[in-house]
Amino acid sequence: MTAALDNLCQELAEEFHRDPRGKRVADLLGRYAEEWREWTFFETEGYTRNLVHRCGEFELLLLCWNTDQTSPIHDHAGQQCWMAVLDGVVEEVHYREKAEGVVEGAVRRFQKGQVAFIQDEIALHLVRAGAGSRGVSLHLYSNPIDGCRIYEPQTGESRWIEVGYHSVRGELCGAKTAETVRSEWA
Ligand code: CSS
Ligand code: FE2
Repeated sequence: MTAALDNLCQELAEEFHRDPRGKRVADLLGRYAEEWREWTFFETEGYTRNLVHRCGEFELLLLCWNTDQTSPIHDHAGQQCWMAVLDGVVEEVHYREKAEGVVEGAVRRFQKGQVAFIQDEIALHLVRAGAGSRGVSLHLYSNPIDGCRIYEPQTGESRWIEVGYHSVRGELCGAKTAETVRSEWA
């Protein structure tokens, strides 16, 4: 069942070896459309982060957004982040850090097959399910991230959080942290 996912990971690994900036990544993620449903888990408490693959250069995750679920405003720990929508609608809201706090910028909607890209030089952002929709998105971080900074919308105050995985390769694992998985896979 994992053939398509494993092929994708292989192609991504080759791409990052060729070019660490990953120029063809959006193209590879956008064409990917199979075999991911068995590894999705929707929860009521919040969106879930489901690990597909992690290696030195990148990690690949399926994120499942139930209706009305949203991430905090966050950065990407200095890494590149591609987000391909596999199902439903997913929205992104950009924010800029200013003296008075975080200021909202562009709002974008992404549908199935569309790929977004962000890194800290572009903006902070939050990601949420599109109005009235659930969503599934495939996220690629290069390099992998074990945490990020999250920001209070009112004050702009920020703090570092560890991010965890809800499942690893289709197996539920609770909120296993990225750091635990990294050491297990080392
Ligand atoms: N960065 C968030 C998702 S929005 S790109 C996360 O990894 O949970
Ligand atoms: Fe993000």
